Amino acid sequence: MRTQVAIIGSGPAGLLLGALLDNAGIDNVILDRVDRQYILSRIRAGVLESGTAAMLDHAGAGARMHQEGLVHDGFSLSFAGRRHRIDLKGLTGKSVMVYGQTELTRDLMDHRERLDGKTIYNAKHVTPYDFDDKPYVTYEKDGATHRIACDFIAGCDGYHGVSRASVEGRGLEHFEKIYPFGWLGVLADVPPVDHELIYANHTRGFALCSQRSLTRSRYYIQVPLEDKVEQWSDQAFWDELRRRLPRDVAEAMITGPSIEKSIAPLRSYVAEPLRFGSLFLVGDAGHIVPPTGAKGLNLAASDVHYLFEGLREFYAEKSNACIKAYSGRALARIWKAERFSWSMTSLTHRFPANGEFDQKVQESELDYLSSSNAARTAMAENYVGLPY
Ligand code: FAS
Ligand code: PHB
Repeated sequence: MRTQVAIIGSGPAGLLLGALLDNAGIDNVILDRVDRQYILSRIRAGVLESGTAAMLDHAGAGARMHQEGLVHDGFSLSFAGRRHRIDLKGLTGKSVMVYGQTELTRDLMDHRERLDGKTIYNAKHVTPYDFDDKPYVTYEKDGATHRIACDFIAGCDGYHGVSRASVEGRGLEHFEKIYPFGWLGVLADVPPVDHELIYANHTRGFALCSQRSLTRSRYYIQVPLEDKVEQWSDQAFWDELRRRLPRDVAEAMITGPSIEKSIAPLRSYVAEPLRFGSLFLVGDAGHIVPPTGAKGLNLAASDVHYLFEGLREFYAEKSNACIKAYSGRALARIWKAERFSWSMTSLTHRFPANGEFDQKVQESELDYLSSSNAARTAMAENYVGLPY
């Protein structure tokens, strides 16, 4: 088989890129090592920047997001028993869209199926080759090894994928920070406790009240790295979550059985560069952020924006200027989001190694935010998403 762009990974990055390439008449094949059902079973992001929502519209898969998504004009920070609202709309003129990654992924998969886009699920041992000369990928399925020749390979296969591993030792640099805690997340079919998100800094640890719809909520609490999800009953989770929230919020909270419960570790990670010949690292394959800034999925979208610009220009204008610029342009935005995600995590979490001084600095920053329009504007423009 031959295609123009081989895409490894059928997550948000791969699907978004595939849809934009289809719209531009650029042939592409998506390969994933698991199937549609498995991909949709993973509960992940919840907040879309306006740029990401626009990308979904450009891809032709944004209709359900506009019908079912929730437009949020702000969020709250809760600390020292106080709540402070960050007025995103008032400070930046922009909102965010609360619409689960699962639904965005489903919309893109359905869109691809409607257009008869080619996706090969359960493709085992996908391997990229010869991305400096005549690129191709191989994979195993139904007992046979298959080969796809291509012009470009988009590594959209996430943090644990094969693409970044394939370029180890070719000048790839790693920049990483591991956080000394994780997030225990619960999804439940209960109405959200508030009409907007609440990020809570409490002496017992961080908590986040998020949502998926008016009847489905997503909550998180910071837990020690060594915790196992089996240790946490639903009741224990709800009790601890309530302890970390302002009294009025805790008392208003409606709880119920978890339909998903998991612990995710937190890390900041960037690989540099993101291009090796005709192979590109896109989305989580090239970077990871702690979810505190709601940037992971949104960075995947901006990477796709930059890469698609390059591929479109290559085929339509026979120029490789934007392809050459991909890594530098994507990394410039990635690092700003890494900084913001790190700062939101540092501001809202309890660090075991922190002393009294660190604690006082954290509280003074929260106090500064509550009293400075400039500080709130800086936070708001990063949260809604910096320009592409
Ligand atoms: P993905 O990891 O989504 O997709 C990669 C795809 O590649 C997968 O379908 C995988 O099956 C496939 N693949 C992997 N290796 C392969 C191989 N060798 N061959 C073929 N296919 C292969 N972001 C937020 O903004 N907010 C959040 O709250 C949030 N929570 C998260 C919780 C968890 C547990 C995780 C892991 C991530 C979370 N993220 C969050 C980040 C997440 O949303 C990512 O940013 C987003 O999934 C990135 O999308 P992709 O780059 O497409 O990678
Ligand atoms: C979520 O709804 O899963 C979510 C929202 C905002 C974040 C992280 C996760 O910062």
